Amino acid sequence: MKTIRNRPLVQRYEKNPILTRHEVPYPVGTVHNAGVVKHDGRYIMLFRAHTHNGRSIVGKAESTDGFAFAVDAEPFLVPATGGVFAEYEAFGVEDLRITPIEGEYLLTYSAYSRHGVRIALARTRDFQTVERVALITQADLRNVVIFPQRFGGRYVRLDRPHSEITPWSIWISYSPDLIHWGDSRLLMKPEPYHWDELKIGPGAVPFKTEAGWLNIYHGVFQTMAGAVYRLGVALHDLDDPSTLIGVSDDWILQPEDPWEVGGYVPNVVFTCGAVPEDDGTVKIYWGGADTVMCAGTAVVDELVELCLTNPRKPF
Ligand code: M1P
Repeated sequence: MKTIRNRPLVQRYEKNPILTRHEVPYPVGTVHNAGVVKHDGRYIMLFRAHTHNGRSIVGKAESTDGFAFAVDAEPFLVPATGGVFAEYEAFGVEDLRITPIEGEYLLTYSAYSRHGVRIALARTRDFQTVERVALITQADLRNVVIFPQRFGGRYVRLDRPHSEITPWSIWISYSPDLIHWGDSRLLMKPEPYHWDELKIGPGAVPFKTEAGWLNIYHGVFQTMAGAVYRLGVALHDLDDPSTLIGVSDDWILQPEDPWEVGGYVPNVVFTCGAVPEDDGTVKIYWGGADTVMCAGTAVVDELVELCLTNPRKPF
């Protein structure tokens, strides 16, 4: 049975948007789709920004409370200028996710080039220096989130291959060394005539709860006025993330504020990061209309409950 509450599941921060291009000390047209993590008690945000040639870079911002962010003087990651990465990042770097694991942070981001979009992996320990590791997918595939622990010695990721014969879906893949990935399987598909009918994709890096791993993902519905991006939630087994305990039938967030409904790409809420807190809440970060960054708070148990009490079939 569904719990009736007199407030939204995701409580938007009252001062949204939390970051816009006007707070960035170098010229950009947008600030959106940021990975966020807590490092040494501070919130680190790695956001996507369009430069004025229309291609994307990644900037960095820091905060003590998770809402008021100050942006570094220089971008954090720009397309590589040498080596194999240069060939595949020439059109930009986008939608970075941050996975804390074994004392370091893994960064997965979309690398765009004339060859398509694929995912690159980088790592950092301190967010001061960053080391590119490998290109970990072929084209065309994006939205990769790596779980923050190994399972049976293997790294595990959710990913989203592109297909012309089936709606774009969420898959799971495994790796012994972060470089070579395989054993891929379909996990979740869009549901016909549902809020996620057109396509779905991994969003925030999953985080651990007592009931399972919470996976906040995005789903898209095509309307006569264009696509609408919303956020949904799924719960994966703690020991085996390929087992889905429940996928909520309802979305948890849809574009409503003016900066989500209107902007560079209207009607988009898109997440790349969520930070679970000690008080049982989670801060969820999302790009509004591919233009600004927004934040909100949800009660973790309520997200879990939604997956358990109001599920839909994964596919
Ligand atoms: O414009 C909305 C989003 O479109 C793409 O998302 P997806 O991978 O699901 O198709 C990405 O370009 C994303 O950055 C963007 O926010």
